[in-house]
Amino acid sequence: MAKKIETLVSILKNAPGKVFIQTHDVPDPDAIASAFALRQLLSELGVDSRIVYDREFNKIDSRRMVELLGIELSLAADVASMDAEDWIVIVDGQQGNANIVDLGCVGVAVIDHHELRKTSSYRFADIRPELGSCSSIIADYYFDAGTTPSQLVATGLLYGLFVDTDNLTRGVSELDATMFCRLRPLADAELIRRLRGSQLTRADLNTYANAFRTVEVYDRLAFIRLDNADDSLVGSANDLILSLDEVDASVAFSVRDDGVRLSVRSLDQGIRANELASALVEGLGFGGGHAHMAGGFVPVDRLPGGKSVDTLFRHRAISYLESSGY
Ligand SMILES: [Mn+2]
Repeated sequence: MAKKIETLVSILKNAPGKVFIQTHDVPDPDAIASAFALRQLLSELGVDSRIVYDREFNKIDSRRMVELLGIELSLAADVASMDAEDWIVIVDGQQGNANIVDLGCVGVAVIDHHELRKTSSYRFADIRPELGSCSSIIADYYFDAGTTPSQLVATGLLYGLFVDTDNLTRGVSELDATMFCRLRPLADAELIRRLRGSQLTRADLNTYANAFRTVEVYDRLAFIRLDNADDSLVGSANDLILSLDEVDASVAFSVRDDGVRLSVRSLDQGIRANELASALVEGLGFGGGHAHMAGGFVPVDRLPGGKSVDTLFRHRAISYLESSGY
């Protein structure tokens, strides 16, 4: 059986135009590392590509990662030469997700660790929802191909793996653990420490300080509201709320001009974060993810009038838990 990366390379060699690697819209360290490592590996195997994403990301560790590892990635809007016949490889997400914009090219391949969406057809799909990070899949491609990732690539993948698995404590599979062991001696430990030391800025702290005053806990379910926080900041604020002793599941939402971004976390077997996220956005927007972590988005024009966002999501979350017999 051909190795997965060989299959992907043989498909991409027939691309009629350019090849782009697309991350989700506000790329996090796992998406950035996966795209960076895949681009390097494809280039070693004779396929040129560029990394694109749709929206500016603000979370400081993602920005530092791009800077310190020398990662080239472009806002799709800045890439003048994207054409309809160009091919796209999506990493750490799938077409039809709330956080993957349609760039108008051909979505030819997908590499992801989220649950399969049946809506799209790809020539190449490697979707492994049982994995804690997409970085583990790309690391697996390197070792499977008998190629050693460079120190920068290994460092990026290891950091992506850390972030998505909350330092190897969330959704860790056998392959994640194996990839951790194989990447660790190749990575730059000092760089990882520097990235760990760049989690927040003082401006983020200010956003958090305001948001923490809004925290409410019902039973063991917490809610936090942020104002104008980007996707990754909403997720990391939610991780902090989940770390509270009194909390087993949490919903964070950020109210922005374009709509409301939601993040859902659960430590409780009885509450699946992806189902709770779907219930929160049902009929209004998009949501999904894993049992432990999920997200969603409701565009501003779909928000029902006459009801505050705070009331809307509290009401929906509590009704969902009641109806699921929790
Ligand atoms: Mn990921």
